[in-house]
Amino acid sequence: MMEFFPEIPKIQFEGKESTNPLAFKFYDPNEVIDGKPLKDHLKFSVAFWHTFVNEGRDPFGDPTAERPWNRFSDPMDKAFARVDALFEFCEKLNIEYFCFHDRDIAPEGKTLRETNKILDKVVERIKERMKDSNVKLLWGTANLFSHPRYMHGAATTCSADVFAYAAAQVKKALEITKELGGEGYVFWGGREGYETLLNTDLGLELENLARFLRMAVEYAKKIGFTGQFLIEPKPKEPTKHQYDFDVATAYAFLKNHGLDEYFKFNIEANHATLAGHTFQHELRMARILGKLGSIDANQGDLLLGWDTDQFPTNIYDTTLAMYEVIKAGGFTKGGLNFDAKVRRASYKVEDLFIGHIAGMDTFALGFKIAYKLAKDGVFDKFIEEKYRSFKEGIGKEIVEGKTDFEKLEEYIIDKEDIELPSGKQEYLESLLNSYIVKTIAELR
Ligand code: XLS
Ligand code: CA
Ligand code: CA
Repeated sequence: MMEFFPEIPKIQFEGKESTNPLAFKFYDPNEVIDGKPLKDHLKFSVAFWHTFVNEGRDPFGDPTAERPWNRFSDPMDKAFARVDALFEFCEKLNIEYFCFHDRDIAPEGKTLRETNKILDKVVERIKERMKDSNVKLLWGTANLFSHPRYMHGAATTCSADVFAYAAAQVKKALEITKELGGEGYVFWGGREGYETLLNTDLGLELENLARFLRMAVEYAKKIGFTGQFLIEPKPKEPTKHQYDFDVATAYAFLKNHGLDEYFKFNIEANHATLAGHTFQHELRMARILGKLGSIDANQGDLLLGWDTDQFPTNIYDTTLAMYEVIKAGGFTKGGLNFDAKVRRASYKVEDLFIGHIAGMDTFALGFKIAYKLAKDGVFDKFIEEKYRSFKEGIGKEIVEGKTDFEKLEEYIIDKEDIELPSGKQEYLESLLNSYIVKTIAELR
């Protein structure tokens, strides 16, 4: 079998003093924390599309990336080479999961029947490679946004034929995700939204989206797919407005259509910031709803208004993200998928490794800091004290539903002073900084 990365050694943990760009500084996959190796807390995954398909094209320029698998001109040879490259890449980095869209892994034929046959051949190759490897499928998905047929949407299109095409495509994607043992299946509605309301039947589009998701739930039951269904919110791009705007919007939609019990969320950092939220906000919202499923690990650039999908290197953000994951009880059928691409000018194969190492180290460090914060109950203690008034007296009655407007008026009407606690934001922020510094100082 062809080797795609002969110059890259197996990436080792060398510790915080290491200056080797091809080594982990903070991430030791086998380090046991809370009875579990770090690799099982973090469940890193490679995104097939960014790492093996994307070639560094942007709206202004041609591909820049050096990718040895693209030397093959035959589309099938290229597809198989990408699969082989994925397995070699994951093994060298000690990454146990990957994610893909149907159209990332195999070229399209003239009809859907032909496309499905081609897809089956590549799925066979993946299954073959899985046999003697630890690499597993985190989640699969269908690309319902690249082909021109999806210009008006997929489940929310104006064309019943396109709706049928999308349904058949998801049906097949569910089958192959099941066949490959995928832990989850993602719905990201890249074209499920609108450009202008002047030409949009908003009511019908939303109803059709619900019909589509229900059919997916029913088909998954029928074939015995037990993976977790995940909605990935994003407010805009490529459409001006996307229906799964953020966690709160998507949750209300699911509730409204009686679909909430079947779905959790796949939260992407860059999508959170595009929605005007922090990554932490989206994760917290999903957590309190009991719906934190998986994460697309990346970061955006706050000065740019689009989805830059950069490798996550911001310790503060990964700390707050892992804090939410820990408080949610950790990942079950989910993980940290690097939906991230190296910059167009980082065009060497080596940069793919460096990007993933940077992301893995940053999340490992974030996890360690967050673990201490959670264990010491730093924020919990503060929050509990801040809301103490709801634990006794009138507050307790409010919480237990034992009071009403009249009783509350009677209680408060002659009271002269109300005593309030301080929010102490600055104190908590500097405490967080101390935990970051303390954790780093204790690292090997
Ligand atoms: C695009 C999305 C997409 C989903 C999967 O912005 O992040 O890649 O994760 O379809
Ligand atoms: Ca994503
Ligand atoms: Ca993205």
